[in-house]
Amino acid sequence: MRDGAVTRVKGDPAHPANFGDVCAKAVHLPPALRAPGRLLHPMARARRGAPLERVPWELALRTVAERFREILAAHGPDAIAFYASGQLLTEEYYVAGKLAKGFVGTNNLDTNSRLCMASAAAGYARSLGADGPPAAWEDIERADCFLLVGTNTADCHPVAFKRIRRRKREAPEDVSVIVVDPRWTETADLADLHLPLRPGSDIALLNGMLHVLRREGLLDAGFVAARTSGWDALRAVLERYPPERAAVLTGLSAESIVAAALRFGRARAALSLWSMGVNQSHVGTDKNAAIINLHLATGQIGRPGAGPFSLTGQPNAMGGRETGGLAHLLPGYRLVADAAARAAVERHWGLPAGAIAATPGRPALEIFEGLAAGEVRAIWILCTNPAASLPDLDLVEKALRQADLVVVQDAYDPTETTRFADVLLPAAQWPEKAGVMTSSERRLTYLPKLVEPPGEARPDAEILTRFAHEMGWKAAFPYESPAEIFDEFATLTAGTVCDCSGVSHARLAAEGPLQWPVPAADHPGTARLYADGRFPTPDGRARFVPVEHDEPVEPPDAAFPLTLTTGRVRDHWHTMTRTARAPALVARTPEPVLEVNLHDARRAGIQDGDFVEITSRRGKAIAQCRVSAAIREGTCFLPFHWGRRAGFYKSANNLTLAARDPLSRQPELKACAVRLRRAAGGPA
Ligand SMILES: Nc1nc2c(c(=O)[nH]1)N[C@H]1C(S)=C(S)[C@@H](COP(=O)(O)OP(=O)(O)OC[C@H]3O[C@@H](n4cnc5c(=O)[nH]c(N)nc54)[C@H](O)[C@@H]3O)O[C@H]1N2
Ligand SMILES: Nc1nc2c(c(=O)[nH]1)N[C@H]1C(S)=C(S)[C@@H](COP(=O)(O)OP(=O)(O)OC[C@H]3O[C@@H](n4cnc5c(=O)[nH]c(N)nc54)[C@H](O)[C@@H]3O)O[C@H]1N2
Ligand SMILES: [Mo]
Repeated sequence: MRDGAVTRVKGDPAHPANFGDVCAKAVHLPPALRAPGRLLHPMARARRGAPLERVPWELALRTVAERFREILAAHGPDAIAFYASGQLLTEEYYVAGKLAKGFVGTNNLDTNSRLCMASAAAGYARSLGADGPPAAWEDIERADCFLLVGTNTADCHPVAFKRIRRRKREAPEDVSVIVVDPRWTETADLADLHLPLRPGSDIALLNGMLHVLRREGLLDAGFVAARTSGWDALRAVLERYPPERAAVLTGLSAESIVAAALRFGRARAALSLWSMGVNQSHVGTDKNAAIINLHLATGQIGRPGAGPFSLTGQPNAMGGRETGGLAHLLPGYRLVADAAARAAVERHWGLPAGAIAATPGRPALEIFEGLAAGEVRAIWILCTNPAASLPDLDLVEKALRQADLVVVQDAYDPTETTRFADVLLPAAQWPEKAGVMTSSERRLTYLPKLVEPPGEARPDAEILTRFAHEMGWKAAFPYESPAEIFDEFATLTAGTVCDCSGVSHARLAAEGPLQWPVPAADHPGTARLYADGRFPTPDGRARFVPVEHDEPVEPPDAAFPLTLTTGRVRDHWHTMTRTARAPALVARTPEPVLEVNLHDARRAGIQDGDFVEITSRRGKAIAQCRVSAAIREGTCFLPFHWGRRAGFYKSANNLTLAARDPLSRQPELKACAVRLRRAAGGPA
């Protein structure tokens, strides 16, 4: 810190999740905090087509309130939607949810977490009875088998990856690492066994592994009998997945599937870590079930070193789940569809019975489809950049152009999304505000405010609170500080699976981070869930879910012969509103690069370094290519960080499709069909 500005970022050696280790993006963040492009004042336009002009806060909020009242009167509450983010603080999430679901009267509040962990949340709930990753980071030091599925941990969870690498290096003979990814990544470098499967075929692999474990007598029959239900139905499905058939479906060898099964089955403690290669699929929830099945059948859950452990991507995606930040949820892992849950929340918010609508709201993509169809009239977007990060960007842009009212609350301008705003609200970002975030292992951390926000930027919770006052709901939003908001939220979680009622800002600040459940002020927190073998289902047993392989929604064909998968690179964060302003990161990774297999490149007449035109049924992108054997034949990879503002054809989401999982409603961002050709006019 110098002159009220952040000059250097370093980790907190006392933090139990990272022991002071931080990733490169955080280290290089300071220049982005004060960079040109920070949104410093509210802006509004008189009408569509007119330029955005600076307005005072009061006028900006009053304008939105007036438009809201008109739309409510003319079209009802479900014509309004909120689209928020796993990067908000817990307090901000909570206020947004209360405002939308309790007071505006619509459950149309969803978040970018729908693109991210929706399948994991749905998967845990279906198999274990409730959402919530059961394991802890300290399990890394206790595990002797790591099954890493669809996660490029080295680039995307570098601190966790270093812990895994240390564990592997300390006991190379005893610890095995299996990496399941169509690409050879930095993560795969650590693997004893890298399984470059066909995109989307994880269920065939996992079912095949479980088939082998059963054949080899490596199941935990006692655990299955005492703690689970549904084994017989799953066993019948597993009959159809001998390794020879799983090999055909996955494009792997039968031997490698057997080898993976034996490594997992012979481990004393097996930890599975997974992320977007699993969740971003039209069978994402089923893939989650297949991983959890493996752990239940072998009793690898609820004890040190063992468990299914989904990696959450965004810093507070977990807090979003806890506060009810998806269209079907209410705070405390409650469901909108559950009448008793609605009643409990209505009482807490001082609302009459029946105030919260009984039907779940629209998930992320359905909000934008609703806007495009004229069924949704207004959208308030906060802390996310959908005009770059959603699939099928033409649809998203159409939706935003068509809307009667677009409110965007961001820390920067321009972004792909602020371009469409009628009202633009300047948000404070980390480290300009205080609040709580929860990490993958259910650990709540208090983030203190370190510096003043620039210009007129304000914390998101304060903006939402002031708007609630403008709408006449001051009595229900009396907050003077984020600590008060947190207390109201924490009390509401009492007795639920994610009980945080023993947590407060003061306690976190004094004692340090805590893992929920923390049901009392003197409760020490909970390292892992289900240590007693009891699950939050009606009969207390975890459920085996029989799941089947299914091909991607858009398989390759003669016209579009390759499968495109999309994802991340080490040096950029999402849509680059911050990392593009960090010169060191841009210097290391200035442009998107398409990864292509050498056989596919030869067939398409492409050479390493060529500029390549990538075409799908929805659009086109252009990128320089890297030709290698590090990606499976038939598959290519393009990072999605570059939005249309960086150059229209740099955007991977010109290509991706809006197909989604029927249960989690998470889009299939990891597979669509494309063709390649050398771009005309590019440097030869
Ligand atoms: N550097 C960096 N780190 C980040 C982020 C960032 O933007 N940049 N974002 C954060 C967020 S929000 C998230 S969600 C996480 C995401 O973290 P990850 O999920 O690790 O990142 P991705 O690159 O999206 O996808 C991971 C891998 O899935 C593979 N994959 C694709 N299709 C399949 C498939 O069908 N099966 C399997 N098994 N694998 C497949 C891809 O080849 C890719 O290597 O990262 C977090 N960390
Ligand atoms: N093709 C493809 N698309 C993907 C993915 C993929 O793997 N492939 N991954 C998906 C996943 S997992 C994710 S999580 C999404 C991420 O997608 P987005 O959420 O759209 O990406 P971000 O760039 O993180 O957007 C965050 C926005 O909030 C702003 N911001 C930062 N801090 C604050 C704050 O404190 N308050 C407010 N109000 N604003 C703030 C930033 O400037 C930025 O505009 O992308 C998804 N899209
Ligand atoms: Mo994410």
